[in-house]
Amino acid sequence: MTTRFDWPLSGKKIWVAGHRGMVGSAMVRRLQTEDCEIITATRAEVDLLDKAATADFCKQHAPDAVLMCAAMVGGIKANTDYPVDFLLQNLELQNNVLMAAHNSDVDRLVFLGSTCIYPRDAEQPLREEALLTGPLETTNEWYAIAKIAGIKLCQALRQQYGRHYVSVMPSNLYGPGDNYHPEHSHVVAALLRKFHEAKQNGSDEVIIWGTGTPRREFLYVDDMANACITVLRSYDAAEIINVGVGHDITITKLAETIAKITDYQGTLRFDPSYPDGTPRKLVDNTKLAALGWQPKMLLADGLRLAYKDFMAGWKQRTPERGM
Ligand code: GFB
Repeated sequence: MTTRFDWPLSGKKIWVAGHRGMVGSAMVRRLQTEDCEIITATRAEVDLLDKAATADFCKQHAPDAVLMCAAMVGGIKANTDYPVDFLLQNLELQNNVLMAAHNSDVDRLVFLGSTCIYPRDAEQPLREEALLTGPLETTNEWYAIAKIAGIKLCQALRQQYGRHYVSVMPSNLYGPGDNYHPEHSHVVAALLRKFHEAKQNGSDEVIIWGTGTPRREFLYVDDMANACITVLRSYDAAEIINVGVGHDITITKLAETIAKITDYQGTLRFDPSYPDGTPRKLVDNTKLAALGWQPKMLLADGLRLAYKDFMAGWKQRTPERGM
């Protein structure tokens, strides 16, 4: 049963850590509709990898709650190419922000995890209880281990100090503000770019990594922001809570849909020399649904909005920036 809780946002000061990322910026958009004060800091103002600077910032602004959206993220290839960075940077970022919050007496915090924390072969749909019941998917275990450590730190702070810190596990996110790097992005952003470029260059085929058979559950980032606000307002328990849309599709189907949206007429060629990753990671949404949250965005509509975002930033995006 989901534990109900009532934490009104009105008049509260909320720090969105990582507000420049896809999830953080959606969180700011969502909070702007509430009667609360939003606190943000750019990396130039506070580097969250700097423990002392992060602690100072949190003390100085004294937020009532923190939404921990800052993370080093990337798709299947980035996870495999940069295991040290995915493990260490995420551990450092989350340790710095969570401990800064605790040491500044911030009593509410929402930590963002990922469904890759679940065992690769866990029963589907994935229930929260599956955490730490089996081996992880190897393509992203470094990131998953860091996220599991974040979940455990929230639980430890609750157990030792009574902090009301909670952890949410979203399925694969996409939407405006995504990273469109050709190799390091997640699949939606990667395919929007690949199909768009193939159309522009008149290429007669697009390479899709893997076999096309893995299934993924795609969650629009504004639905995720809404879920986090629901959790911040109404959920308070040590147990993690899933966020997903309740159904998944194959990568082949996703690629066909994106080909249509980008109006690409050529062929899809699958390259099985690239990894598939986990075969499926559909989540069980029962706990969050009991709090009244439902996703609003249909995948085809969300993909069209994401394509629009990609097109809007296309000119500024060359030369390539960052990860
Ligand atoms: O989104 P993605 O990179 O990550 O890949 P995961 C999803 C699926 O799409 C995999 C296939 O089966 C990929 O092989 N795919 C096909 C592609 N073409 C492409 C392409 O051009 N680019 C990309 N990126 N994939 C992530 C984790 O796993 O899930 C993260 O790496 C995070 O850590 C996230 O947990 C939610 O879904 O496999």
